[in-house]
Amino acid sequence: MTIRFSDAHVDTWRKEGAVVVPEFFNDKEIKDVTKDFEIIFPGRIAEDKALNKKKKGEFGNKLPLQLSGEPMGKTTMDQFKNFENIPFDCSSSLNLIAVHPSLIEFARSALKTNDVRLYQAQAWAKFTGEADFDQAFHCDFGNHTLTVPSQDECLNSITFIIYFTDVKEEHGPTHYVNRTDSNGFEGMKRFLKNREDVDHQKELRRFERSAAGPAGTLLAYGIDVFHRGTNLTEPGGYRYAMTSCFKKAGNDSIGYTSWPWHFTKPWQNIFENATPDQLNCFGVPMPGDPFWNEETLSLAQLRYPNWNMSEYR
Ligand SMILES: O=C(O)CCC(=O)C(=O)O
Ligand SMILES: [Fe+2]
Repeated sequence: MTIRFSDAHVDTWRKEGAVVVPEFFNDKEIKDVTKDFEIIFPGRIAEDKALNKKKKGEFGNKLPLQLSGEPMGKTTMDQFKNFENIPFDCSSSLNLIAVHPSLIEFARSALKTNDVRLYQAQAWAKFTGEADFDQAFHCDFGNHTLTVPSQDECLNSITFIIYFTDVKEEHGPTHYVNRTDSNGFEGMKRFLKNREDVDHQKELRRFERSAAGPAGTLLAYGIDVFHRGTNLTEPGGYRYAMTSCFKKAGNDSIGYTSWPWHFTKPWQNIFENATPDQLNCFGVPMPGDPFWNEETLSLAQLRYPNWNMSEYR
């Protein structure tokens, strides 16, 4: 396996909570995944003009918050119109990209364990004019844990956002703030006290970095890191991205997706193409695990008739 990241990337993630790795995925992977995006989000309905709800004052009856003249963005449901959980009705390329061996390796190294679980994986297409994608700075811990982030990053998790199209500023790259910058002004306390603290948002803006990069770029960040989605302004522009979140196995304080809850989805696309290591990320016991005996092997084979179970027997 070719190494796609360095110790320095993992060290930066550990220290700053975020790191961008350009060219993590190669041209063939990008091409195949892009083809799958066109299948699950057909039609590429991008407009010539960006939608700017902030200017139009369309954020309900509450006035949008002013940020040095420019109103502040907001997370809204219409940003998630083309947002889908795995498994997908398409090839194994998109179905398995969230558990690519190099992502698993990155997660293992970051979380300092061999035993990792995938707990979120979504394909997300954004199109110019479909929504105003500008968000305010926020941390993701709100829907990844019921409490607050641990001070030990290994007890939290690692989120990857991967771009499969070229993402320049006009294609809505994720913006983020390094932990050492946001810690300086007690960011987490202020965020918990008031999510819409304009002064806090202004301070975060001073340290804002962009994850913009060519197709294949990976952004890795933590649930305690301030970041925000930005708007797509390129006429006819679009951004294809995949999210992939890992936690240490057995960490019950972190969660988001319960895979069996999505049982009506085409799991055979994953079972028929994944390695035991990849399936283990979804909680499928590894070959040799006491779970596997004659009975469970034959019943599992009935559930997934085309799953090659030779390594489990
Ligand atoms: O799409 C992005 O770039 C980031 C979106 C985000 O941070 C969120 O919706 O929580
Ligand atoms: Fe977020």
